[in-house]
Amino acid sequence: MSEFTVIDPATARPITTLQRAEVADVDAAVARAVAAQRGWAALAPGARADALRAFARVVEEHVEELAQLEVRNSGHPVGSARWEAGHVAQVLNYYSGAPERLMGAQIPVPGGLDVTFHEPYGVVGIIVPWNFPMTIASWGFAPALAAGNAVVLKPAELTPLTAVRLGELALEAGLPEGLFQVVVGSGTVVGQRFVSHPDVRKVVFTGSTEVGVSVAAGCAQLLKPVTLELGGKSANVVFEDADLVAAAAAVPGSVFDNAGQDCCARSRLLVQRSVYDRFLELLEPAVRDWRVGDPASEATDMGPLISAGHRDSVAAYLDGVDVAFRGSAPTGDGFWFAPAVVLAEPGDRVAREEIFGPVVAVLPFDDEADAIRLANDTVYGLAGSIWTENLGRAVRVSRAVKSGVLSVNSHSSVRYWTPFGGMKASGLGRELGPDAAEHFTETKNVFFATDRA
Ligand code: TXE
Repeated sequence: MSEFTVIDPATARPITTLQRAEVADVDAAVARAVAAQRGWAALAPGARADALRAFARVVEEHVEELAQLEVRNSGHPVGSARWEAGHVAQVLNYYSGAPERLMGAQIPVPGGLDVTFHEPYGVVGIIVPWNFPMTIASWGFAPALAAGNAVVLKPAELTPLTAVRLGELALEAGLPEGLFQVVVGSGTVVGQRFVSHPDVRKVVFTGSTEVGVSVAAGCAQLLKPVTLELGGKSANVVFEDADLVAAAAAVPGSVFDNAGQDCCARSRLLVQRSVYDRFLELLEPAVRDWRVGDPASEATDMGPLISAGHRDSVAAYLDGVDVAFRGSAPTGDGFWFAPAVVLAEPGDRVAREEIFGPVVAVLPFDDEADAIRLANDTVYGLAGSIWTENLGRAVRVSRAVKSGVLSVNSHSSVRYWTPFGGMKASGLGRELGPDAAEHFTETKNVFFATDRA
């Protein structure tokens, strides 16, 4: 096992060191998961529901601890981190309703009775990125467990601490040993072993499109289903008939939240040409008022970027571009980066690539058709917003934009009640919403003959 150091991105100081698991450790974890899953799936649905409710309660009791851990490990502002930890408990509570509601169908057939069952896959492998370590983990493990699976989960090396703690809390809540295991290690070793291990029967991956494609290719070798939540370059479309004041006030939250390290970040701002100048005038004070600073402070809107390397990659996007204005950021040892508003052309790198930092590219458009064309002028299709007071236009544009998660007059994307996921290069499959537990099952059809001679 090799050791690695976990860093506080707000101070660049080490927090702790952890051991990286190797292939043999993953194999041992999967063997434990296989054994635990048998007993879990054999429990009465109500007993699985109770166990998940108990897990949710223990997470609720530890919201503050988990939030403080995320502040240190990820630099998330404490208000956001509290929301994230609370969200994990809510997701667990929501899917604790699933074991007793995983209903199959009774299908009318001649000569007998036909029934479908939702059978768990067995062991599910979940690979999590560093941008929302707790919430993204829970979108996988809560419905997977509810459907009767065991879970092995690999957090990102940069941000493993809350996932490790959630694994401990699952045991404290009484979940069986081996049912939910957090395996810390590198993507190419631990993540890759989830892909190649024959007893991991489904993989959920959230991360870059490039790695997601290779994970899907590896899963295809074993005919393993895979859910992919990948990159984004989402458009925030502001029409001339919008409430411009509200739309401008919402922009910083839509793209600078979590320092832009958000797959749903509205990193392309498309503004109708007739209101373009006015909109930029409204936007400037909103960006200046966006408070970047100590994530432990309640008053902070945005913390640092996750690492020095990532800050370099984000900064490189500003080379040679037309920066309209920037917000502020602290100086000091953390990985700080002041938000930037860039005036761009559709072909510019800043308007095409996922920067994953607090940088928004502003582009003008002429009319509704032009807005739809520009919004769809990307390989990605995850999220997006449409600002208009015209109901017909809101319906037309939201149907025409090829994205999985859109909001009208809002920039919210994540509600655990509703499906979440991307089109095109943004992913495959959906998480959350009422059907997520079913996505962790295979349908079995059983025919009972009744008309025997
Ligand atoms: O992602 P990776 P990184 C984008 C974003 C970011 C860039 C790179 O633009 O700047 O990707 O981030 C594990 N087999 N997004 O390097 O490498 C890895 O250990 C199996 C957008 O962090 O895709 C981690 O746990 N697993 C995205 C997870 O995959 C592998 C969120 C993601 O890592 C693996 C994150 C392999 N071969 C990054 N290689 C979003 N839009 O939400 C790595 N991993």
